[in-house]
Amino acid sequence: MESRDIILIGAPVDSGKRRRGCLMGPDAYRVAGLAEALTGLGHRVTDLGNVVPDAVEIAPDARLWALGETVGWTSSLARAGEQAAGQGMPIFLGGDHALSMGTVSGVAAHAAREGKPLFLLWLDAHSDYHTLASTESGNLHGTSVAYLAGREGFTMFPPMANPIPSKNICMIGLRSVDPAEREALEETDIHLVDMRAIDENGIRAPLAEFLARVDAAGGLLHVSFDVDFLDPSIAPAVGTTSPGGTTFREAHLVMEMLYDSGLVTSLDLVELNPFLDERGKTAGLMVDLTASLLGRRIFDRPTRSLA
Ligand code: B3U
Ligand code: MN
Ligand code: MN
Repeated sequence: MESRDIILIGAPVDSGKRRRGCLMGPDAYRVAGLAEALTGLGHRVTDLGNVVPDAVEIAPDARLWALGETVGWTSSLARAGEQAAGQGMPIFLGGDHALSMGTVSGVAAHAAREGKPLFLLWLDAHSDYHTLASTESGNLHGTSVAYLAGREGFTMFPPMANPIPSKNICMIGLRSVDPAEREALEETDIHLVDMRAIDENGIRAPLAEFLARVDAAGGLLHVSFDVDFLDPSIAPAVGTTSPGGTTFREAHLVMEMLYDSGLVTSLDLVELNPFLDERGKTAGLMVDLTASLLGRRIFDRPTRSLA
């Protein structure tokens, strides 16, 4: 098995929504043994500790929750992400999903420097495709993909220098999409895999199809894993639970396929709220899923069919 240089970066972002607790996420992953699990698989793991947000002077906006703080996180995480992507495989320990505006823009800057296209796999119940104008909640964790895809109106944010082409984005696990997001998404060629598609055809085929495209393009692949991709019965530690999520087995299959592809170059683990967990159940599952993404498997040989 290929051994990788893995860089853990804590991103205790808690500004992307009103309900607090995600700031404890990075330490929950540490306590749940993420570094030890990856070291046990033969990887070299460095934990850089936690990033802090840049101080920015932005007037509060009554419609947008904690705007200045999220802008400050976006710029500091973009720097951290770009630097780490040049040194190994960064795993960003969230933190809520607003953190991806920073991490993915940093990784995108790295990809641009390497002259490679960046692809984005968004594993989430939500599409996070609101603009600052369309969000009804004012929670900026619901706007990350819109920013990364270069949608207009993010004027107070650092300009998205390397927007991700919509054909390079795939969302899997969708089951909570607001009307304004849906209307906008239907105009794009973002690859949308909702729970109905998974129920009807399985989760394997759409992921395999996307990975084949990443491979054919010689692209880098960033995976952004929102805890609410999982069904809340197995992953209760999340503020915005949405019933009908992916199963334990579907999630591990996704991770194993990602490992087999050899394409993943960076990863976000987001929306874990340890305050809502049950004896570390969700943090532990996220560690196990990350281990599957990095090579943990049942047998060290492909399963043979009897047919
Ligand atoms: N679309 C809703 C709900 C939401 C988005 N992301 C999460 N929740 N986690 C919103 O507030 O934008
Ligand atoms: Mn999300
Ligand atoms: Mn979500």
